[in-house]
Amino acid sequence: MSRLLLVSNRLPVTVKADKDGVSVVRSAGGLATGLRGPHERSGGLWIGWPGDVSRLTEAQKASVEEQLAGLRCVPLYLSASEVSRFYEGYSNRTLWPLCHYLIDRLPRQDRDWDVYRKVNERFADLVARHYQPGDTIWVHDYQLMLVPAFLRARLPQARIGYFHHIPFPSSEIFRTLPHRSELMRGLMGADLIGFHTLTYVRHFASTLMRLLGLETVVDRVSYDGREVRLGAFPMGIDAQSFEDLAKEPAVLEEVRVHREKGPEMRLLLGVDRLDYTKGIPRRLLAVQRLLEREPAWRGRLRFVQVAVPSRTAVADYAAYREKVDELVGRINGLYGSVHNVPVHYLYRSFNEKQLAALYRSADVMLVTPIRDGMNLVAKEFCAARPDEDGVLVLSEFAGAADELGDAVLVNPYDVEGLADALEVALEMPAEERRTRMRSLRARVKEYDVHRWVRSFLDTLESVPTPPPRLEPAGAEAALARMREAGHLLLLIDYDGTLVPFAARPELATPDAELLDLLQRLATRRDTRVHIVSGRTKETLETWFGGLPVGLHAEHGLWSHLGPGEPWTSLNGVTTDWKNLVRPVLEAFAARVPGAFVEEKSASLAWHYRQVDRVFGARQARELRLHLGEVFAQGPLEVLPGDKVVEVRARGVDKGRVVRLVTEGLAPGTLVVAIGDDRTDEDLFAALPEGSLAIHAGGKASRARYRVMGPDEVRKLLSALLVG
Ligand code: ADQ
Repeated sequence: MSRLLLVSNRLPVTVKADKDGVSVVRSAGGLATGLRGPHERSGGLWIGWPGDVSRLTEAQKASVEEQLAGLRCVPLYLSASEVSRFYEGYSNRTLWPLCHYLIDRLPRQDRDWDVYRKVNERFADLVARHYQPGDTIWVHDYQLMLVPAFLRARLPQARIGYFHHIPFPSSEIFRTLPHRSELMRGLMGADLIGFHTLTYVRHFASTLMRLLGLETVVDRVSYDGREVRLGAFPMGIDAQSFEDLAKEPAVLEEVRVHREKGPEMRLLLGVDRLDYTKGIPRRLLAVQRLLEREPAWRGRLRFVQVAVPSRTAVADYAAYREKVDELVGRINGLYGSVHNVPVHYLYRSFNEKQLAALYRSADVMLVTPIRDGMNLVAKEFCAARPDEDGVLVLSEFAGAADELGDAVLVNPYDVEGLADALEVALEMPAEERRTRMRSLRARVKEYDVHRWVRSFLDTLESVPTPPPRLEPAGAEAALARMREAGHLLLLIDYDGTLVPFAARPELATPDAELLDLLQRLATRRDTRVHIVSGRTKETLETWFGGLPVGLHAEHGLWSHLGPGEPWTSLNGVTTDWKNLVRPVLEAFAARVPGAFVEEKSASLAWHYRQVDRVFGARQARELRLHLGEVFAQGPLEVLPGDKVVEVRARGVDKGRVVRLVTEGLAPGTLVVAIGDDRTDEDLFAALPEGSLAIHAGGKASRARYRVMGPDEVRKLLSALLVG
C-alpha cells in the first residue's frame, strides 16, 4: 500500500485549551473513522486546518504541533481574514449554496475568489512539500476544488484523487458561476474524481462538455495528455460501531427513559446540522399540518429536533436559526398543552451515544433535506436499529435516496405530501416496518465507510500514471535532436496542429505568418516539408500551391510531392458507397441544427462544431453507431474526429504518406511527424524507427513527445530556424 496523503479543509481533530494546557482530540466524524485505518497503516499524513488557534500562547501552539505530529497530522493555519473569505466566504457563501441549487443566495459580488484561490494554492504547496514519489494523494471536498490542478502542476507524476462530498449540480446551475471553468480545470488535475451518486457524475460530465468541450466516454475523459476517471462512490458510515452503541446497556436505559411516556406516545426525530439545506422549516410545517388536519394525533406526538450549531459566522445561518426558532414557538403555541409540547427543539451537539439512544427510540426518523450530497444521519439511524423497527422518511433529494429505496421517499418541498408521508409512517404495520428496515440495514451494513474508502482507493490505484510530459526541457531535447540531424523530413498535419479549429472548415485559412514559417522551413538547409491533411487537394493547392512543400490530401489518398509534380492518387479506392452514406449524413444534418456535410473525393464528413455541445456529441455517437451497424462489412471506415465524424474509403490512411515519402531517403535523415488527432496516430504508427512523433494537444497518443496546440507547434518550428 502506498503512503496516503489526505487533504481536507479541517483536520479530523479538535484543539481544546483549558487552564491545564492544551489538548488535541481526534474527532469522531464518519470520514475520520473511515480513513483512520488506511492513514495509519500506510504511514501517511493528514494535511488541513486545525481550527482557530489564534488565542493560544506560543507554548500552547508548540504543544499543539507536537500532538498533531503524534497523530500524523500536518497543520495549515488560516489567518482570520482567510477564515472569513476562503472558508466562510467563497466556500460557504458561494460554493455551498450553488451546489445545493440555491443560486438566489449567491453574493452579488464575487469578492472572495482570489483568497479561495490563494488558500488552495497554499494547500497544494504544503502537500507538495510533504510528497514523496509513490505517495497517493486524496483531496476532499468543495473547499479545495483547485488543489488537484495546483498539485498536478507541481507533481506531474503524482497519483491524485478528489472526492466531492456535496451534490454536483446540473450544468445549468453550475455555469452561473463566474469562475466556473477555473473550478472545473482545478478538479481535472486529479486522476480520479469521485461523487456520491451517478446523478452527480452525469451532471459533472455534462458540465465538462458544456464548459470545456470535453467528452466523457463511459467513465473516462482525456485531458491534458492524461486520462481522468469519474466515478460514483456512495459514502457509508461505520455501521458496526453504531450498531454496537445501540446495544449498550446505558444506551438502552436511555431509550427506556425516552419512551417512558407510554406506547401511545409517538416519537418523531430529526437530527441535522442547522443548515438551510436540511429542510427543517418545511419539516416543521408538515408536523403542524398533520396536527391541524388530524386532531387525533394531538397530544400523541413528540417531535424531537436536534440541531447542531453550524457556520454561525455566516449571516444566512443566523437568519435561518431565527426562522426555525419562530416556527417551533408557533407550533408549540398552537398545539402545546400544560402537559405536552409537540416540538422539542435542541440547539446543540449530541455525542454518539446520545444520538444512538435517540435513533433507537424513534418511531419515525425524518431526514428531509431540500438537497444533500449523501446524508449520513439516515444511514446512522438504520445502523442503530438492530431491533429492525422504526420508519425512515427520506428526501428524494438526498444522495442517500439512491441507495435507500425502502425508506418512505418524499418530496421535501411538498408540505402536504410530507404530512401524508408522516401519517403513512406513523401507521405503518409492524411487519412492513420490519421488512423495510431489514433491507435498509443490509445495505447500510454492507456498504459501510470502510468499503467506501477501499473502493475509492482501489480505483485510484488502478488509474495508470500519466506518461511523462514534454515539459519545456523535453521540448528542448526534441529540438536538439532536430537540430543535430543531418537531414530533416517534416510531416505536419494542418487543422488543430498548425492552426486552431474554426467554426467552419473554410474559415481556418493559413495566416501570413504561417505561410512565411513554412516557406522558411522548406528552404532551410537539408530540410523537406510535407503537409499531411484530411483536406481536399483543391483546398491544399489553393492555400499552399505556391510553397516548395509536399502536399497530401484526404488522409493520404492524394499526394503531390512538390512544385511541378503531379497529384497522384492511391489505386483501387472505391467511392460508390458514398451514394449510400450521403443520405444518412444529410438526414442527420437536417435534424441537428448547425451540422453540415462536407464532400471530398473519397470521403464524406459530418461536421458538428457549431451544434450545442451535448446534443452534438450525442448525435455524433448515434451516427457512428448507426453507420457501424449498417455498413459494418462495407469498404469504408468511420472515424471520430474533433467535432466531425468522417467516413472514408478503407485502406486510406496517413500512414501511406510515410511509405511514399521515405523511399530512398538520404542516410541520417530524421523523420519528424506532428499531429493532433486520431488520423495522425496512423502517421505516427508508420514512422521508421528512430523518428520523432509529436502530439499537439491533450489527447492520449502513441507519440513520445507532446506540445500543447498550434501556438506551441509554431514556436517549436520557429526555434528550428534560429541557431
Ligand atoms: P453534512 O452536511 O454535515 O455532511 P451528514 O451527512 O448528515 O451531513 O453528516 C452529518 C454528521 O454530523 C453525521 O455523522 C451526524 O451524526 C452528525 N450530526 C448531525 N447532527 C448532529 C447533532 N445534532 N449532534 C451531533 N452530531 C450530529 C456533508 C454533506 C453530506 C454528506 C457528508 C459526507 O452535506 O451530504 O453525506 O458530507 O460526505
